[in-house]
Amino acid sequence: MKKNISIIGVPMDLGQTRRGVDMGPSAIRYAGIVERLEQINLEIEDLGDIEIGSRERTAGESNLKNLKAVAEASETLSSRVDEVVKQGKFPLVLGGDHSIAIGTIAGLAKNYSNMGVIWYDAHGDLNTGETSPSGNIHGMPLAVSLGLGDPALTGIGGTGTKLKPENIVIIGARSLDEGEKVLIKEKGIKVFTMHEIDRMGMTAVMEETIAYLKDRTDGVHLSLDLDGLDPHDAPGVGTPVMGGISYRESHLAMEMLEEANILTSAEFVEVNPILDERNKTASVAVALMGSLFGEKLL
Ligand code: 6HN
Ligand code: MN
Ligand code: MN
Ligand code: MN
Repeated sequence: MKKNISIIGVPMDLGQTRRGVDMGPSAIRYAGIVERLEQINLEIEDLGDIEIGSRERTAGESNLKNLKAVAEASETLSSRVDEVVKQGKFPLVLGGDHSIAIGTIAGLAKNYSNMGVIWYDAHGDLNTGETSPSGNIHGMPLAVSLGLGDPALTGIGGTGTKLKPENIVIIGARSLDEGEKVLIKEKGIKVFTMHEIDRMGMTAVMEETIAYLKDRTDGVHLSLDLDGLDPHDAPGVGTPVMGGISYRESHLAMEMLEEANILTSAEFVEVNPILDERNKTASVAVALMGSLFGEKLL
């Protein structure tokens, strides 16, 4: 794993309707992310937060909520991520709702032509304006990265698709909308739902994921939505779904990624301290990042 890390905070809450997730980056800093990573001898710099526009009070022309402000912030984030990669550093993006992945992936795509993505999430985030039940952009970033959806989003960081469907692995899915299921089958996206995690165990899931992505990609991004974890372990999220990945399974997944040394960037999203219990979810995120960057128990 690259040892020079740049933290980018993205206090975004416009991709969904529950307030508080804009405080995610602060909550993660408060839970001690910088100190934690410094203890494992990493070079770490905190670039602070990028600026986010305001919530739109009236609906725009499309059914996508806050489209303009989300698109603007995504463009800024895309440039910031691109700069960090070009400096030879590892971008660690802190959310904010999951719509920020649009900008992160667009910025990464300027540097990787065959990028892999691990989407650790209860959801597929594969909706478009047509399939979305909510109009919330945080349910759309993976589709956008595949070039599907509103041109104001797919055009961020330049036109062209940012990701190939065969380079994606979704882990932890248990709440997929009908349109997302169709898309997954149509595009042949690899998914380990909770069923496979229960059946195979997290060790085998991660072995398969790593083997699958290792040879076919030129970089791997981890997009970790805290709602991938069970709400008992990560209660501070806006769209909790019962029956999720445990804290220990998640640690194991992070440890295996660290050992495999395949990651080139990561983001941790959907931490909402207003919905949390004493900053537990931000602390879980920090503990997982510790494992991801090489913290050892002994
Ligand atoms: N997330 N599939 C639902 C929707 O509104 O599109 C939920 C999306 C949740 C998104 O948690 O990042
Ligand atoms: Mn998500
Ligand atoms: Mn989710
Ligand atoms: Mn539970």
